[in-house]
Order: sequence, then structure tokens, then C-alpha cells
Amino acid sequence: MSEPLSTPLSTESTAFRSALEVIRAVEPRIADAIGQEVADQREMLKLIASENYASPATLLAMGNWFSDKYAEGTVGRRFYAGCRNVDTVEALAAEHARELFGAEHAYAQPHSGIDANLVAFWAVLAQRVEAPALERAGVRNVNDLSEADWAELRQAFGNQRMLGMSLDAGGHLTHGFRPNISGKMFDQRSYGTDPVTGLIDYEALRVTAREFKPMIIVAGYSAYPRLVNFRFMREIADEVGATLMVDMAHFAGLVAGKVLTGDFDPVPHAQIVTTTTHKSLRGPRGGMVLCDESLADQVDRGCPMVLGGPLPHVMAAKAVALAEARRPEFRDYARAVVDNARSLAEGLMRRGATLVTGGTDNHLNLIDVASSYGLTGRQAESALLDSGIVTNRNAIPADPNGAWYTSGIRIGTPALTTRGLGATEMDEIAGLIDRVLTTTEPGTTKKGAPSKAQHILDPKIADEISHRATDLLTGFPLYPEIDLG
Ligand code: DSN
Repeated sequence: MSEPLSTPLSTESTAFRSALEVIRAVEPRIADAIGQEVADQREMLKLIASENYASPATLLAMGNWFSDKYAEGTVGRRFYAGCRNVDTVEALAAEHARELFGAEHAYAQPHSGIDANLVAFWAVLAQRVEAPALERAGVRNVNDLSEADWAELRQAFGNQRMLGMSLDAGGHLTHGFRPNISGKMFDQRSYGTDPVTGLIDYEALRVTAREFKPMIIVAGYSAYPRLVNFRFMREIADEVGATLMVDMAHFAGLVAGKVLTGDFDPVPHAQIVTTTTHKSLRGPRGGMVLCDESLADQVDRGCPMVLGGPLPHVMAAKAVALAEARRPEFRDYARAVVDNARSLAEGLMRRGATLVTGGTDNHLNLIDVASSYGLTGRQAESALLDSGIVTNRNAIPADPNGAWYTSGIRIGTPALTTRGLGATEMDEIAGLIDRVLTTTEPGTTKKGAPSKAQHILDPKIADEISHRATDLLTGFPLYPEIDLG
């Protein structure tokens, strides 16, 4: 009798298995941690709006010899010799980004979103503060300024204004808030949302901009479930002489996938656009800057201006992910992300949950768990995690529980959409979330006082939901092409 034929391992399985074997031979605990992380990600319902799953090609592109190369500077203008292959990689990443987003210029080096924003801030400061100072002094380089002119320029750098979206309306810490370096660099003022509709109040923004006269207006968010009209924002910026910067980290995948077009596509409207590459764009962990030609030279000075040595292996992965995002199927993906967020919203609201703004137009929803379920965001987040559902707490506008405990839970669909879940599954997930939150109660401190952190959830319910979440996911395997053995 002949032996049964075993199915040959896929190329991806062989690649990842071999990599783990090589790592295991040196530090088995790291190989175990990597294997465990894949297992955890496969089992959990991942609804963190800023997370996703990069493709095997993107992940593999990061583990290579480019990690061993220094390449300060940028393509064709390096401070190190021997960068021809890094130049190839960085130029390709930038080319894919320009083509994908229709941008005049792209800079693929930032290591993260914070870094991308810092590159952008300093590019604008260089264009609007440094360049005129050099011109006035009749020199080309800051090293040629007199001590007095240099002191004056340094004062001027620290004396500029920025207008950004308030944190509780969904803005980001790097948009001028004091705990972040942007808040220490700029005199910041915030714009918010209408207390009734929850939508950005553009007229109030215009009034604030006229009065405050910022040098930079920052648009973009990490917890706002609606569209932003970037044409309006540019009009306001032009009216007050501000540069419009858009941080599209959260919704870059929706721009790439042509779900956000026209007034809602930031690239044709803003002078400078920053992003991360690992959220809805589904690339490796990192950042990127797009800009018009007038800022290109300043942006390219990001390293060594504010960035440490580039990570060429990550730029290689960015190039791969951007090439994937240029394929027609990425548009289907981006559309499905938004459709799924809407299905989740409808499922939650039908069951009685209150959503900030009453729904969503993008990849995320914000549940007001305080008014819907009498919980803080911290309690809801922990109860959901006990039940195998990974979300994160988030402040809501005028949050009575502050930025630490919060009253909101932010849920996003980019990751589960990558796994192939659709409207039916979203409705079931809405039911699981609602069941966890309706059966969770606020807990108490050890001394019996009310606590904003502790929660009470019957472990049997948590187990039941957790099992259902895992069962649901077995129909949508993460990396079906990879068998780690
Ligand atoms: N940490 C990201 C998010 O979760 O929105 C933004 O920096």
C-alpha cells in the first residue's frame, strides 16, 4: 500500500517556520513569544481601530540585511557610503506612495506617526520661520547666522501657533497637547465638535482661526467617526494664512482605497499630510509624509533633523505594502472596512447602545459606555478583554470621566475586515459586545468605595463570549496560508 500523500507546505509556511527555527537556535524564548503572539492574534476579536494585520510579504520584507545599513540623508544625498540598495528601496517606497495617493512628494523614512508629525512641523517651521530669517540675514545656512540672529531665530521657533482638534473630540496628542513635544513647541488652541450633533463645527473653527491666527492648522483624528471636509479646512487655513497639515494616520487606507475622495481626500487640499503605515493602510509599523513640492526639500531633511538613522528594512516593507495597496482588491478592502463599521454601528444601536455622533462614516465607532451601560471606558475595556474582545477606551466629547478612565470605547474594523469578516459577523459581534456590557457592573475598591477601574462580570459569561468569539474566527483564519506547525 502506498503512503498517503501529505499536502506540501506553502512557501509562506516554510519561510516562517524556517525563520522561527533559526531564531529558536539562539533564543528559544523569543521564538516562543513570536509563536504565542500569532496564536493570540488568531484567537482574539481584534477591534482596536488603529491595528491591522500586515501581509506575509510585508512582514518578511522587514527581516533582512537592510537592517545593518546606516543611511542618514535621503535618496542620492547620503551621509554614508554604500547606500545604492537603500536608495532603490527608499525611492520605490516613495514612488508607490506618490502614485497611490497622487502626491507631489513622499518621504518614507519616519519611524512612527509622532516622527512623521515632527518632520512635518519642522518642515513648516523651516519654510515659514527659518528660510525668511536666513534671507533677511543674507546667508544660506544657520551656521552662518550671527549669534544675535541665531538667538532671535530660536526665539521665533518657539513662538508659533497651532490649531488642532481637541483631544476629547477625537484629536491626537501630537496635535499640540502639552504632554507631547508638539504642545511644548507650539502655542496651541483647539477646535472641537458641536455639542448637539457631535460633528466638527467648521464655523466655530473659522472664528477661532481668525482670532488666534495659527501658523499651522492640523486636521485629522484618532477617534472621530465621521468624515472631515478638507476643502473647508483649506479655505479656512488660506483665509488666515495658515499651513494646512493633515494627519491621516487612521484613515490612510480609506484614502488609498478611494473611499475618501473629493473634499474628503486630504492630499489635494493640504500642503502636508502625515500618516502611519500600519493602521488601515495595512503596512509595517512606521510613518510617512506626503507634501507639495514647496515643502519637499525641507521634508527630506527629516533625517538627521529630527529622525535617527532610517530603517531601510522597514522602508522595504513599506514599499511592499504600498504596492499591495495599489492593487484593485485594496479598494474592495477599504470599502468593506467602512461597510463593516456601519454594520457594527447599526447592530449596536439596534440593541440600545449610544454612539458618539449616532453612527459612523469611516472605520471606527465610539460607544458612549457611560450613558449606554453605566460603565467607565476602563471598566468596559477590561470586561470586553475578559471576553476575548480587544478594544480600547477613549475619551468622548466633554468626557465626565476624564482622559484616563474615560466614558468611551473605540472600536474599529480594519483588522477583522482583513480576515474577511462581513456584515453578518459584525452584527453578531455587536451582540457579543452588548451582552458583555449589559451584564457588567461597576466594581468597588478594596475598601468598598465605588471604583472607576474595577468591574464585575460573571466569569461564565466572559468564557461563553470568549468561546463564541474564537468559534466565529475559526471561519476566518488569520494567515490561512501559514502553518507554523
Ligand atoms: N496609538 C494610535 C491610536 O491608537 O489611535 C494613535 O497614535
